[in-house]
Amino acid sequence: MIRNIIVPRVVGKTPEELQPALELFRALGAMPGRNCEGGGAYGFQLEAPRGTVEFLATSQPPMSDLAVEVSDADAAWEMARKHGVKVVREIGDSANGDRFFTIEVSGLRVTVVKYAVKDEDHDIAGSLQAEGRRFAIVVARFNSFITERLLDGAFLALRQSGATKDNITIVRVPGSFEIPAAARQLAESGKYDAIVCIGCLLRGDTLHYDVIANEVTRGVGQAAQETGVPHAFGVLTCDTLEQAIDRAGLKAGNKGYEAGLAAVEMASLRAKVAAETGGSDEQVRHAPQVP
Ligand code: DLZ
Repeated sequence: MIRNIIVPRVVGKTPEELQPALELFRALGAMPGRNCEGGGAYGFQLEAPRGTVEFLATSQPPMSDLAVEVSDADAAWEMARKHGVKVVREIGDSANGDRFFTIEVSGLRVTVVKYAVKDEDHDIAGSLQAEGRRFAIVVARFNSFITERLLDGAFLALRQSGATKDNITIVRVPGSFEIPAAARQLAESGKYDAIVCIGCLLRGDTLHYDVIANEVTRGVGQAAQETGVPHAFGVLTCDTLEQAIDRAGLKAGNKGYEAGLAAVEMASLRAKVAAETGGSDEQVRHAPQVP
């Protein structure tokens, strides 16, 4: 049965020639996947939350080699321009309201589109824009072999979304059990737009595993609800070390990266909901202290 559909595209003869395309796609939020090498060819896979294969019946040649659906075409346009790519078609709206542009990068013609979906017109959704926002990452030292990889993933997600290094504070705690207390203190400071929690609990090695896992989950959830500051949950609860390794950057992606993106989206959503419901930016930036 199909697990994944991979569409190879030749975009250069050397790895260096691929760099512009790789950098742009990473900036747009694609996640690095497997790298492979063989027979004089180098492959760098990029993963996205969804992939769609579209079979076309038409006598026209396709508009581009690749179409990328994004949540915000204007933000993607700004990002593409910052990367100095060749513009084939400037951003604009199609007859049916799709917002799109076409560029050429590493010889690859790419159309970036935000589909007009009627039902979504009134949705409020966060975006993956972290410019000007401040984040704290609380990371447990226990099982640091895993948590350091998750931390790298979370940090990458925040940076790729536009957060500056100065706006990312990393706080280390001994183990996952200590995460909720530190996360809550950071949230209550009012200095952060979102907190990313990183830890790794292994059933095989941990006495009272279920009790600790429940306590950490409950504590982080409670800190989020009682302070109003989004907390992203990047605490792995695994039966084995192999499972944890898979979730920290190999087969099953990097859960720290996913938590980083969730933090960015929730910080943005919180600001949007506040704006929609009449809350001021000041209230968003400086969460009220919880007594
Ligand atoms: C003590 C302990 C054990 C046995 N296992 C883990 C684990 O798998 N993952 C983790 O993050 N922390 C573990 N800890 C440490 C506790 O979380 C906590 O730091 C100590 O009990 C001190 O309060």
